[in-house]
Amino acid sequence: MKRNFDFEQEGIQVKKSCCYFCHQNCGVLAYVKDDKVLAIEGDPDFPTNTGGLCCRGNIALLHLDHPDRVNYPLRRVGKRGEGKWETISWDQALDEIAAKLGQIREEYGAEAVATAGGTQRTDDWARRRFMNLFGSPNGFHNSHLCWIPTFMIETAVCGWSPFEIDLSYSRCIVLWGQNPGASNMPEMHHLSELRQKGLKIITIDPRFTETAAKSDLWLPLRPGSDLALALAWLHVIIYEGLYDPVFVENYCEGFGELANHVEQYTPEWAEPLTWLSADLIRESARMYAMNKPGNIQWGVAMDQQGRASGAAIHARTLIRAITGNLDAPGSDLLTGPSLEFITDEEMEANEYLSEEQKAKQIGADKFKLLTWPGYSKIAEMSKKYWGKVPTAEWMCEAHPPSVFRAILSGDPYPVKALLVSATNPVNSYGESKLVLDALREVDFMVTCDYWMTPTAALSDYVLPIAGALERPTITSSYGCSDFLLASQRAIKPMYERRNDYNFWRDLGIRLGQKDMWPWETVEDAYLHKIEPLGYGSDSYDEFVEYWRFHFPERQYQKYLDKGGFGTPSGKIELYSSVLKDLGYSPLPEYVGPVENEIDHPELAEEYPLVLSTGNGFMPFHHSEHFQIPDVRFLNSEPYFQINPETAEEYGIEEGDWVWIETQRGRMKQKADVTQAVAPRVIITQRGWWFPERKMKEPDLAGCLESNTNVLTSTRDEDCCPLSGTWANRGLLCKIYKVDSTEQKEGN
Ligand SMILES: Nc1nc2c(c(=O)[nH]1)N[C@H]1C(S)=C(S)[C@@H](COP(=O)(O)OP(=O)(O)OC[C@H]3O[C@@H](n4cnc5c(=O)[nH]c(N)nc54)[C@H](O)[C@@H]3O)O[C@H]1N2
Ligand SMILES: Nc1nc2c(c(=O)[nH]1)N[C@H]1C(S)=C(S)[C@@H](COP(=O)(O)OP(=O)(O)OC[C@H]3O[C@@H](n4cnc5c(=O)[nH]c(N)nc54)[C@H](O)[C@@H]3O)O[C@H]1N2
Ligand code: SF4
Ligand SMILES: [Mo]
Repeated sequence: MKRNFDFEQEGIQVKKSCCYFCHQNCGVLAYVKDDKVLAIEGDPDFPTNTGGLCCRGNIALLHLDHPDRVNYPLRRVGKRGEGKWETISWDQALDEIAAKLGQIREEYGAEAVATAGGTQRTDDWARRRFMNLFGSPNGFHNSHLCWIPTFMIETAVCGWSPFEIDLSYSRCIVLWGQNPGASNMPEMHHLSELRQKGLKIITIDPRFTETAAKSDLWLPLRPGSDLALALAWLHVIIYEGLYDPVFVENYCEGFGELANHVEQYTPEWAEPLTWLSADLIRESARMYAMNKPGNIQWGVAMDQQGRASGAAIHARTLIRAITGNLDAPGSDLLTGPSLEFITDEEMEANEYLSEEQKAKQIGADKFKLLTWPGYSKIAEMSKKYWGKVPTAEWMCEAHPPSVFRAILSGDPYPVKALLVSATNPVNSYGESKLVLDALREVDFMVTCDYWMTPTAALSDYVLPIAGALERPTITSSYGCSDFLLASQRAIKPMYERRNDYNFWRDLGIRLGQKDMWPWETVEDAYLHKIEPLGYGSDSYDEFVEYWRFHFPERQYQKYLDKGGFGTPSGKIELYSSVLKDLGYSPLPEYVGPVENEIDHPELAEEYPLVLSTGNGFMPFHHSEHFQIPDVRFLNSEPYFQINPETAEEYGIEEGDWVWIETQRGRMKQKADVTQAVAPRVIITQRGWWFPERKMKEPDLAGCLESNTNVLTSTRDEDCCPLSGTWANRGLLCKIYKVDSTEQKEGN
């Protein structure tokens, strides 16, 4: 880009920063003078966004110094949730927090301290390091809802998760429960361009979305019925001979068992379960299998279907495998962990957590794949084949709903403290009322956030956190990709904000971990991570200045050189020995959606509509950005989608406030009456709370009022037996209009 302006002469530095308002992690150029950001724009040289920023990225300066930001460490003075705080120093806050955690460890054991995280936004390896050295196995995120079940099941079957998709030669892409048109704009942009060149797009989504509009085929399936569809695709691909016989013969194990298993799952069988015609099921399976090479892009919908999630993900993995769409040019690639830089896992100090403490991880007895039993097995396998292992943070976690229940019941043992960083569990975890009760009940809680969220409001301490412009960032797909993207700090943290890294480090040092935190700043830690790359930079900043990212050269079909895949048999295990050893079915068995009209006719009489509680929508990111009028005006109130036929049946008109109720409770949103969803389907928006209202008990800025997670289910029997994933999509609900008096009281 050519400019007729001499920045240097004007004393303006151009810093290579990023946006981290979602994990597209777009590159940003920040124009900085006297440690103040004057302006930002998308970095044209950054590989993902190539200069673009979405409406969230563009308001970074409003976020940076918004009057509602938490800027100083706060200690609660009133009753919990009363909204009374005093400002104290970081040293005092950390001393007091460390003393309290030490006392809890002494009295109840280290496992009585848990940590909660959200989606990848900060240096979570540092939190894991802290927890391992402290001795607690009870760190968790809502990773159970977001990619991690996919990663673990795919790794069990294929030896790694094929999450890197190679679109260079691809002829067909399946967007299965993914809507990049609202959730990943840089990708959607890319896909639209490729479609002009002939790429076929199949979208599987109960809603007609921004993405469906750009697709060759749209499959509006019943929410939660993805497993039935995936099994029927397997049937079509196998029984119409559309699989890749050479790949299957040479590189897969268990094809005979799989073929026998899916014989029963015909498109006709799937028709009433999925609400899709057998013809459309056949046509779509053929389109994917016959347009090779092809991709199945990860979408979060399958990770949120409770007990049916694991089998659905498993079946999707097998579709890719039998069509040979693995690790070949234009298909989904098995890149493995980076052998070139220090991975997040190597920063986590997992070896310091004793076997005795690992065995205490809450949920590990029930949901074995995302906890120590499954993770250890996968890590051992991965180490043998790749030489390194996946990140434990995310892949190996306590089961969140079980931890919230343990706080309330003391079963299996008391959980007394919760350290919350980069999440707002009241709005993003399942069964919000249960979560809220647990947060009200827990003895001691600390929250690190930018804002006074409903969760922060219930804390004993709230600590001010530095955002993307005030800190350096490295991202590498939850620490599991073979590439990394790096950004530098544009300015020093404003006010008394600090990085999450410094919170964990400084707390650790106070709890006897001094020798284990040699890197004083995040930049020091990052320099350590990138040093083996051999770019020869003296500082992290210099690396970003000159290099900015590291992408290794792609190597296709590594299994040819490596003598197979990273599974116990060295083959893609269509019949999975890893899942079998953990006590699960080696093949994906059909189970209906958590709540459905066929298995639960009585329930369906009371709750006759089919509910899905999630989808990303602009301009918000989960429960964030509702404070900022410059984006809020784009979508100022919560809306759910309902078909005109169903709306008419219930006397509901566009814009009416409506209660949506499940067995767990009710919440209200406004009606968007639209043909985008089928009759009987209700799709709600997620994340909603109202920062403009008082942040005080009992309302806490309306944190339950329009919060779709009031409706979701986290009962053990509704969770996926492999991963513990709870149920957000594929539930039953009823609806009724909010009467006008209620509406006045509510607002
Ligand atoms: N019903 C339903 N529930 C869902 C979903 C759904 O589709 N339906 N989606 C699920 C998915 S995919 C995900 S990923 C989760 C997301 O769940 P969360 O990650 O909990 O989502 P947010 O509500 O965005 O909360 C993030 C919080 O972290 C703060 N924050 C942002 N960056 C930082 C940082 O660097 N440091 C610190 N300390 N704080 C930071 C923000 O201000 C915000 O308060 O929600 C899940 N919940
Ligand atoms: N604007 C915006 N962008 C985001 C986020 C955000 O909150 N807002 N969050 C970020 C995060 S953490 C993530 S994980 C990604 C996720 O991004 P995506 O993978 O695109 O996931 P979602 O948008 O949650 O849901 C995708 C689609 O699933 C559909 N769906 C609902 N129920 C079902 C079902 O039962 N089956 C199928 N097949 N589809 C169903 C929804 O209608 C929706 O269009 O987005 C990221 N980007
Ligand atoms: S919020 Fe927008 S600009 Fe920021 S990283 Fe995500 S897509 Fe990029
Ligand atoms: Mo997510």
